[in-house]
Amino acid sequence: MTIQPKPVYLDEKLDEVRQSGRLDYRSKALPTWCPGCGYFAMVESLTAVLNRMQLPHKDTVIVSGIGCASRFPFFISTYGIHTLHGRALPVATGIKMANDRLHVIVVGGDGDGFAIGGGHVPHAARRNVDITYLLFDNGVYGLTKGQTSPTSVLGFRTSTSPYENPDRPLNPLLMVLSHGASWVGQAYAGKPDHLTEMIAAAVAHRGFSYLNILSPCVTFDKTERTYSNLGLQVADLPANHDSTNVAMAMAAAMRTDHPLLGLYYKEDRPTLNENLDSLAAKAGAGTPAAGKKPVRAA
Ligand SMILES: Cc1ncc(C[n+]2csc(CCOP(=O)(O)OP(=O)(O)O)c2C)c(N)n1
Ligand code: SF4
Repeated sequence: MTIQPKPVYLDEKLDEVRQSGRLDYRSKALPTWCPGCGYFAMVESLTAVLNRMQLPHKDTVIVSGIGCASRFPFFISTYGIHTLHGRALPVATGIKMANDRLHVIVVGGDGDGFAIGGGHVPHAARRNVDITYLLFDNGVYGLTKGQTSPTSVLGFRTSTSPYENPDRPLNPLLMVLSHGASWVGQAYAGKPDHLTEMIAAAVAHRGFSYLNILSPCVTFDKTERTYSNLGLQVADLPANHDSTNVAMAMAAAMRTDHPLLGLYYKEDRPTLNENLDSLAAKAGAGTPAAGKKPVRAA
């Protein structure tokens, strides 16, 4: 029996994507990631969100450090800065302090964010810098060919840990919650519709929003954070989860055997810029940033 290949309606698919408007937010550069890398879903979701919220290109900045994830600014047609390894958060904080109108979105990997850059996370969180941090958590150093990262699981064998990783992983959600992040959520690259909704909510939040995105590195992790493992492990946060209760959010963050997806925690409190404006007013300098607040479209 001859098996007929299934038709691929590529032109129709392309038309659908063109009509969606999100290509307006894609640059001409094409991603060079390995086929199947979770980061492809992130580009699609982020451009869909930028298009949905109609964030002006000139008022949007994507900031990255170094790693496979940090190539993002090249693929998005807003402003963007590819900074130094681990230094995206301080650069983003400076950008936001200089111009509160800007929508600042930081992207990066778990090594960039929690190894070399780990000292910056607590301060962005506790000061409530009004930026969104999309952390692509693949549990490995992808760009440098597969060393363990701070979120690698115990026992993970890589090219540089052939006798198994002896280090206990840190828990990014618990860390940002304990340092006072005002919006904390988790998504999975294998569930792109949910990922898009979570990115939209994170970007719409006024204050430091942290989205942990579980994302397979298909080249350097064939055993742990794979699509087949994650697909079986992830679950939604329970319906009775109270996202105003930080203790409940921390308890949910401890469920590392079955990572829970959704909004863990949200609170409204003054941002770094608002606090600085208040200080300036107290010191008699007026409110320098008044009238410069960004308009949230979602
Ligand atoms: C100061 C400095 N130290 C080390 C490196 C080497 N380096 C580049 S990317 C990287 C880790 C990348 O892993 P991760 O942040 O998890 O991103 P991924 O590649 O997995 O997206 C390292 C150690 C560097 N570029 N600069
Ligand atoms: S090495 Fe891993 S993280 Fe980097 S592009 Fe390839 S699959 Fe993605």
